[in-house]
Amino acid sequence: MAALKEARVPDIGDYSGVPVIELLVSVGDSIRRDQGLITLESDKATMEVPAPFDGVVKELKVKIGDEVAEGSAVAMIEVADDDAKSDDKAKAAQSTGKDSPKDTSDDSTKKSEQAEKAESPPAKESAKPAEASKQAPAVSAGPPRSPPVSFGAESVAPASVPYASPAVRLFARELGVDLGKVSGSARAGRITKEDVQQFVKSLMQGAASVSAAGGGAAGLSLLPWPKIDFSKFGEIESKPLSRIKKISGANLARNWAMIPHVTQHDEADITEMEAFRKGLAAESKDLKVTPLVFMIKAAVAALKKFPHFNASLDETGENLVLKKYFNIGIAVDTPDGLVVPVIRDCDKKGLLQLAAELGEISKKARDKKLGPAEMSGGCFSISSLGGIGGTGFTPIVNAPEVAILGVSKSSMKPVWNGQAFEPRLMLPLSLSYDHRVIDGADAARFTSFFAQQLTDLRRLLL
Ligand code: CAO
Repeated sequence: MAALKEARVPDIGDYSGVPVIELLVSVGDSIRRDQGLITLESDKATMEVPAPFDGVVKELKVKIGDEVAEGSAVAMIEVADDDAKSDDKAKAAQSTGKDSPKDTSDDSTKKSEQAEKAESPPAKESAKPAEASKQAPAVSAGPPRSPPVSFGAESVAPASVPYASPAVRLFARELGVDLGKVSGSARAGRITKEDVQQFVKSLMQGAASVSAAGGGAAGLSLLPWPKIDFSKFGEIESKPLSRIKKISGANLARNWAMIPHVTQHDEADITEMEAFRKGLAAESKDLKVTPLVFMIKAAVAALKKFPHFNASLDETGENLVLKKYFNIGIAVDTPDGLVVPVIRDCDKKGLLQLAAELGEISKKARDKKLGPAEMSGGCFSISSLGGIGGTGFTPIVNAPEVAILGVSKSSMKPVWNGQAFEPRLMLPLSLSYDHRVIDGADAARFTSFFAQQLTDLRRLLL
């Protein structure tokens, strides 16, 4: 016997009125649990709503442009009766975004497996049902988490995805306008048709009206991008940039153009820290303890000592918003591009907990499972290329933060101790900062203080 069941929007955090931008299935499609049904687009990211059970789509309850919230009906799905019964718990977990509320079993393992199932990412639109279930990656260890909606890493970015209706998107596309550069004037920063028109008008007047934490128009008047037929010079292949590269590229370009960047370079002697870390790493076999967790702790100490580094300019550019919490963004390299998940309340966590969370968010980033909440609320970012190489680089400030620390590969160097050269393990640091907020002398003090924390770990206890 088949039964008709409703698929609803699960817990999507504090979002409501989220527009549907894509329908991923049609009436009559056979679908598998976790396959994406529709795509929503919040001001932070796009997200797919996964099917809570296997079945056949009988009715779609939404269309492109509809706005939905947690609990909104998405589709009616015909499921085989057996499946319907066994899927009840998973559906409950998915539709509330919490642990299955009516789970009669006391077995917590079962509960977490169930919640994990509800968290499995949806298959790609093009994937066949059988492939879809194969593609679901293993869920990382740890407690079940909300929300259960999966987010494609290719669809998320350090800052925001432009928030506009499909009609406005179409309008912008027709005019060749990059919505990432347009400021939205409607509620919650939504971009209207008039905003696009105004943007084009100001461009035509030679002053792009790009909003900035400096409060004013950028007035950038740049040469057009060179248009070259490269095929004249040899064989070529053209590939579209991934969605994440397009989104993060727009943000990076804005931040680079709008923020007066300076990069302060320094070195930290981490000889003792590394000896301690290696011991700790050997003791914690299941946990990868890398130098980065020590840097997170040192960053917290430095942010406490220099509060204007833990700050953002407000949208007028006239006030500095000082933050009393310590959330650190970590740049993670994924096959589709760079994402910056945030580890919250780092001041309240020890090295091992930070190591566990770092491992978890890095995996989620690479598995395309980060939610927008996990990428917001950052105070200061660390971009570590230390595992790869290099002696220094210029990271771009992740607006509206005011500073970012770039870390390169440590190396053994001869250091003069006053009497002789000593081999010391030196870690290169590159702090880029917003010069509107931070002066060079403060940046030098911040970086030097940061380095001291790593050199003498006892300071982190102070
Ligand atoms: N110097 C020397 N070795 C280092 C190091 C450093 N500064 N930092 C890390 N390492 C070592 C680690 O100890 C580890 O060695 P073992 O495997 O022997 O333990 C190895 O390098 C690999 O580390 P990792 O990169 O896997 O882990 P991490 O915690 O250092 O970094 C993460 C995690 C997610 C930040 C990293 O994997 C990543 O994605 N980095 C790229 C970030 C990026 O692209 N930034 C550029 C953005 S442009 O602004």
